[in-house]
Amino acid sequence: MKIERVELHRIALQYVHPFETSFGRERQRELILVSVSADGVTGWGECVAGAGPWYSYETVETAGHVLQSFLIPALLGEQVESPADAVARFGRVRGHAMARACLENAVWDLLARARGESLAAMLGGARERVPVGVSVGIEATLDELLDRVALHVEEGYGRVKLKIKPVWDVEVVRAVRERWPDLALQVDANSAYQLADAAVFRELDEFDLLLIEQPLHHEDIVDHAKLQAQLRTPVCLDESIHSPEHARWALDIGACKVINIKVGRVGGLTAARHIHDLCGQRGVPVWCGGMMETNVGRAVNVALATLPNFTMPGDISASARYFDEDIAAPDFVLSPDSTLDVPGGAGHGVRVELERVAAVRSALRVFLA
Ligand code: OSB
Ligand code: MG
Repeated sequence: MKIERVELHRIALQYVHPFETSFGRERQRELILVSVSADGVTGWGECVAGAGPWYSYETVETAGHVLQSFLIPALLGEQVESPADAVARFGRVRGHAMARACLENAVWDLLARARGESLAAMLGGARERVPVGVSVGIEATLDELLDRVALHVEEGYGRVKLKIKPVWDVEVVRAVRERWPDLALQVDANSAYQLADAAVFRELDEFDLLLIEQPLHHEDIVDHAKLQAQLRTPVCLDESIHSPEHARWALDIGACKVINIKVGRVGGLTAARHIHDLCGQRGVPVWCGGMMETNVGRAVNVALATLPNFTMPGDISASARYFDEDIAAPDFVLSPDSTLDVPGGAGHGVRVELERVAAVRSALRVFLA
């Protein structure tokens, strides 16, 4: 297929509830949606870069720049028959994984739709539903946090992740663990600690957590290996893993026992599947992370999580946990067994509603071959 048209839609959606992590509190999701068209078929991708360079150095603006100046020109007018053709075209771009990922993912969706195949099937996944959990942000008080967790447990989430930071850690986890002794529980520090804080993690080691996510520096693997050696609880890396190479280096030195795979952070579905395969060969479980996506990004995450080594619940919550009204339909709904159904049909399985996109859009750029 010859890529004839690419569009960038800059949009913003209000969260149903503000989301606070160790790097700050946000009330809305600003993001770029990208569409790629060929032969009368259109595929969609979502860029997970945020408004500011907090989780990653990438932002909505840097992603827009790299897409417009380098990635879209490399793809427009080109013949693309497989995702590998798109990946090869982006090979010269270093970093900017989120910008690369959204365009590659749009190409996967385009090709899957053109073939009349689901994205999950095209990736090689077999599951019809995927186990999921919910990521609970930092709240102003412990009572408010306990209310949020109670709400999600009542909704049917069987696995909860708590965001932690210094002073919002051991006491918070103890309180949640006391009230829900059997809940599958994990924590995410988003790099808020140093190796000198290891005593905090030795205390957390007593609460039967599934894992401790990214406790130390956002580029580190060496200190994480030293910390993992002191803990029973598996360390899970998120921010530190940007490619299959980073995953291999981390596993080679024992920096973690689990990896959180985020399609945007690793630069697209091809790299995400490589990391999945590598971890599978080494007996290391993976799970699918989330970036507070719309239904477009969520559909990609659900498809990825159908691969066999995604054995832990993903941060892929129901649509209602994020926005009142999404830009794509149908919504993902939580089943009583804490799973989401994998959509049938061609492509990633959701339909972008153009009127809704236009209503929340601040800019549109169209590129023609
Ligand atoms: O560290 O996993 C993270 C959201 C934005 C940035 C980083 C992270 C998160 C989450 C949200 O934890 C998970 C979700 O999308 O539900
Ligand atoms: Mg994380």
